[in-house]
Amino acid sequence: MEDNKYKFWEIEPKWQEYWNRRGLFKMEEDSSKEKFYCLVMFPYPSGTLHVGHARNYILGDVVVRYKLMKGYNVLTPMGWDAFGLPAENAARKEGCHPADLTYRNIAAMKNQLLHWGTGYDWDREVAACDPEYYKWTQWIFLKLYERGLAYKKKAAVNWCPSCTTVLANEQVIDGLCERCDTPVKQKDLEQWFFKITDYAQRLLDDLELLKGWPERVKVMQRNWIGKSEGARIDFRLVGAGLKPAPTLTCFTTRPDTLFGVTFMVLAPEHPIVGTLVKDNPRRDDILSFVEKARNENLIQRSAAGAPKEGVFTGLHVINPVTNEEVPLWIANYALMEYGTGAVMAVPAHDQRDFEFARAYNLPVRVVIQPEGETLRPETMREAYAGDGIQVNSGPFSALPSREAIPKIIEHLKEKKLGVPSTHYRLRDWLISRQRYWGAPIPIIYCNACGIVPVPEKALPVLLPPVKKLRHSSQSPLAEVEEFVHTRCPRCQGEARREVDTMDTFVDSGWYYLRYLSPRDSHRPFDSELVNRWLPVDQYIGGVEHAILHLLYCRFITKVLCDMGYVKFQEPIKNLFTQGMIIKDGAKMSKSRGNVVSPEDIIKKYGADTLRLYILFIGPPEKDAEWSDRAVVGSSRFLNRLWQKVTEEAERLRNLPRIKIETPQLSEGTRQLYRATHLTIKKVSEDIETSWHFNTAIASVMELFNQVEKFKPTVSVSEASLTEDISSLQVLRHSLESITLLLAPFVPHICEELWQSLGNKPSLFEQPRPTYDPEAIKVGEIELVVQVNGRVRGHLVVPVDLQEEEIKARALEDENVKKFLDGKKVVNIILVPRKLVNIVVR
Ligand code: ANZ
Ligand code: ZN
Repeated sequence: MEDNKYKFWEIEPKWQEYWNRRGLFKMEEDSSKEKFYCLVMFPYPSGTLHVGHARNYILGDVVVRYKLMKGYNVLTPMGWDAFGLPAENAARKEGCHPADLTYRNIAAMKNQLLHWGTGYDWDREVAACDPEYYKWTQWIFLKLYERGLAYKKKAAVNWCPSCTTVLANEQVIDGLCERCDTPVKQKDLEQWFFKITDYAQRLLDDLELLKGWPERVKVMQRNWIGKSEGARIDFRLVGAGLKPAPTLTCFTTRPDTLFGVTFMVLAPEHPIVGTLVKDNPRRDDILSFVEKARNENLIQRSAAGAPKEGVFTGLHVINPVTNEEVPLWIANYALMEYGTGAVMAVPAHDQRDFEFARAYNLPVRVVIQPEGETLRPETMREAYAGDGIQVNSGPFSALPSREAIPKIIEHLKEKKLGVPSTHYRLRDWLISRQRYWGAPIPIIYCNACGIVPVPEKALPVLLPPVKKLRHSSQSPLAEVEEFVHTRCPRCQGEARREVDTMDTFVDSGWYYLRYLSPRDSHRPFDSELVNRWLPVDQYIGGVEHAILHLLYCRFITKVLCDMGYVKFQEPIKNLFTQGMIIKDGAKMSKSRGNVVSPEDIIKKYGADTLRLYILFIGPPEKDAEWSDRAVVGSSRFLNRLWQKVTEEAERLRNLPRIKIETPQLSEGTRQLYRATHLTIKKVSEDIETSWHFNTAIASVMELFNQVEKFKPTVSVSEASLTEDISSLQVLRHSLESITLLLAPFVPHICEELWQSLGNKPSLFEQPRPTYDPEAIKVGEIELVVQVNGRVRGHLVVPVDLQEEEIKARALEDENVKKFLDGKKVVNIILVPRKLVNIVVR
């Protein structure tokens, strides 16, 4: 007997090698086909990928293979987000160069991807740390600089004294460094920024264009951009003895509460604080408070529940509508980063102001009464932030608060005390990093010429080799003399290079453009190709990149579009964010020790089992819990499929390939044929409409159960019993359909089975099966409808319609209804396939 074992360890490498030789995933321009650009977020080369990452790449691979079968010209590139802090820290620890470590990791991870059977056009591979790549990241910087969109300013940054680096806000968790748990300090540094705020409104408006993005991602971006409409209102400062009396401008979204202002607060960083403390008897108190507050983390300081602290300046400001003097305070919850850094405080209607007022015994004045209720300051336990009717608001009293807003703004405008104003939460993008392992910022400082950009033809500014990365408070590049000292490109005089490198989000902000011409040494990307292949048809990645990475990609694309380099406003047409795979209820991480290695699964069961399980684990957009036991189920299914096909292959392989004539099929065979086409329909719908690969797989499994039970029709011919050819044909058709349907999910085993059924590889060059609408049509029958035994109508229904539904339709029939009028239905009797008798009284 033939050895019938499912030898995944032999067939998987064989097919991987075959696809590679055949160039299945190489994109060659083919204008006769529709293009499909499938992009997976390029990974950071951490060293190993776990099954959570695998989900991302396997999902992408399913889409790629599916689209190949649908006849698209598919682009499926892969690369490495290869700069970044972890490699630098690890290199520091191990005493090696981050490049060595990074390329070692890349090799290991590439090997992993190959063994998962995920298909990429490796000729297009890019690595962000390759000088041929970062040369163009530097070019992007120069273009932004040219447009006035890259600028330098002093800024307070989150500083981790242990990692000696600036941290992004997201890297600060509860005031501690995300990586090492050291308390984070604030520090002022000269930094480079990209002016993404110039694009705030467009980034917001164009979210409307992104029909193929998950709603929740768009909501996150909208909130991050955080548009607020309101007014800037001027308050005159008194008591400081300054002539002319300065005005303090505050930004408010609630001009309707202006009559309720009982004090004003300034951010500790507000520039006027320096003036206010001159000759001020409270000077020492003020300065010590300011010092303390400035070292608190901004995020914590402004968090909703954070304790409200402040100090009185001894000075007052004048409310422009009431002319009343109210005290001026400095408070920790006022941020210089937002609005103007000055806040008109309305404790009755703003919770933070309320808490502050209660903490320092400041008055509370109600100016908006909710409908059907009367608030009194003495008994209020929290601010009332809702709409209502204006009270104590001069000429605006008795107006609904919503209507009062534009009226008060109009009034202020007339009196020149305020203007309508819009603010965004979005801040400019801080791109300077005091790190080694990144793209050097291509800027030179000359004593004579000032800031001079490195000329384009002098790119790349290469990272100099370093022997040992030491811990220091400044950028590692500052210590490399040969790097720092240079000549000014303008006057040839002595000059110094910028020593900071760029945020790695700049690298990943444009990589999808590079894939079209990855080896071009003359330009970052080929506009013509890019205009043909973008926007990306499908982008797949983790929801953790929903805000920053995707916002930066959108921003860079818009800038390039404005400069005429690309013709599209948005780089990504459809976005899919996959859920996490968790283990023992938690996210997989080395430190938790709950990492499942894809390689262990592959060794034991094969890559197809890994893929099948990951796809079967649940809807891909949802988080899912990993179960070692359930993996066995996937393996078992593939083994069954293997057994069945290989057992049948011999007799099915050589059957003639003639059209299956459905009317001539016996009942059982017709049922299998029908089930096959229903499955084809269901799988296509699951994939196309919802990406619910799990339910698609489940329905193929169901079909396979039927196939296993199927007994080909036996007919008696002259001398012997023979199996009916058409029933064997249907069996082959079902098995072939199963392999075609499962192919994008479990490609290796399907190629093998496809071949053993007598077909030529590759099955990814086969069209996807389409369903035969005739085959899934169900027959219809006519029923007689009687009312109290007399024929009153006829009903045409599908044969398999449920009893309840038949009865309902009988009652709804126009002819029948007349006879039911005013009567009570006491019983309905159904004689299957014949009649419905309605008994009325
Ligand atoms: C008075 C007021 C009354 C406010 C009221 C709110 C409710 P959003 O909506 O998030 O944009 N604000 C303004 N600048 C600030 C700063 N630099 N630091 C801290 N808070 C600041 O928030 C706008 C509101 O946040 C503004 O409207 C202001 O408080 C406060 F019943 O002004 B409001
Ligand atoms: Zn110069």
